[in-house]
Amino acid sequence: MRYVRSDAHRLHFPDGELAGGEFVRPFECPERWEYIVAALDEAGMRDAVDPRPPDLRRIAQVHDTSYLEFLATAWQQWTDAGYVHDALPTVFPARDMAQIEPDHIDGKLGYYAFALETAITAGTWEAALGGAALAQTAQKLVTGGEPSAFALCRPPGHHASANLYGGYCFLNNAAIAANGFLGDGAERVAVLDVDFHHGNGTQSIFYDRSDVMFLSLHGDPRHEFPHFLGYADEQGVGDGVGFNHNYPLSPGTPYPVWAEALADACAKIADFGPDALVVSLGVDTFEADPISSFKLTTDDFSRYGQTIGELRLPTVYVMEGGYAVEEIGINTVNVLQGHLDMA
Ligand code: SP5
Ligand code: ZN
Repeated sequence: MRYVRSDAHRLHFPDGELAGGEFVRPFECPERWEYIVAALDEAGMRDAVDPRPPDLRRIAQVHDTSYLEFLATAWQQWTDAGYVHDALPTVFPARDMAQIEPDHIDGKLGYYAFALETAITAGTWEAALGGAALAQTAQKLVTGGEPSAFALCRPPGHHASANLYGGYCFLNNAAIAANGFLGDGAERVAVLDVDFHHGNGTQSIFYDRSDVMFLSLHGDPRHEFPHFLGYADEQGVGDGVGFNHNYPLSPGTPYPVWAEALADACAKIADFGPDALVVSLGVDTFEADPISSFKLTTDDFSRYGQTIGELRLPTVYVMEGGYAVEEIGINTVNVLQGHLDMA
């Protein structure tokens, strides 16, 4: 399996993340990427590909133009306002308030953020755009005939909607890959999200569509981030009814229960008969993940990679979460190798 990577991710690394009422070193850190590259290398997966330049026209089919404009200029506006630390919102357009984009950056940040653990820094836009380019390049490889490819995206993307950032995500790399498949002739695409957290951004981007099926296995939003989406009764709207499937699972879920949900999701994907599959690959389902609560072991990642591989679909894996940094590499590689064992 070829994989697409770039150093641009290093440009995004905030000084801190707001967690439990204090600023801590961000869980979503550059070493995550380093550990994955090292594990790929160790496993003999050395076919690294450089990204093509980002296709902004296609990114604008997934994200609102005003949102992209905001992301591209937020840091400049923030420093123009006289601020010197990382950019964070302090106020949000919550219930019963005006949903109007303000002129001042303090207001714009809250308008476009849904969570405030995620800071914007000088290099955030360039890093996010670099990540989107990886997803686009992986999609092009698979559209061009590669059976599968891995986009080593950082920052991750599945929490970002058409016009909201948060959960460490700015551009929805998986949605951008799925949209790319459609633009290159696919009629139907499935997006399977196995990150510990619900892929709220991806769900919302495709919620009214029948050409993209979205399926997500995740911590029950009653207990886990992002808390405000990911319930089982969210099945789509309009043409999209029946094309959104959520599997909220309890904190502490062990592999057999998780694997049962995955089998159900894979059966739905097979019935849907997509031309391509995008996997939002977060390995924060690992038992030792510092911010998550599922109980998957390193060997379980191989097992479920095989389950996904058995679908025998042209597949793009897009990196999402995973914060047990020392094991993130082996857990990620195990999924990819499990896939290759079966595909
Ligand atoms: C891509 C991705 O995995 N984003 C996750 C963002 C989660 N951010 C907030 C996490 C809050 C976790 N609080 C539980 C701490 C338990 N020690
Ligand atoms: Zn996650």
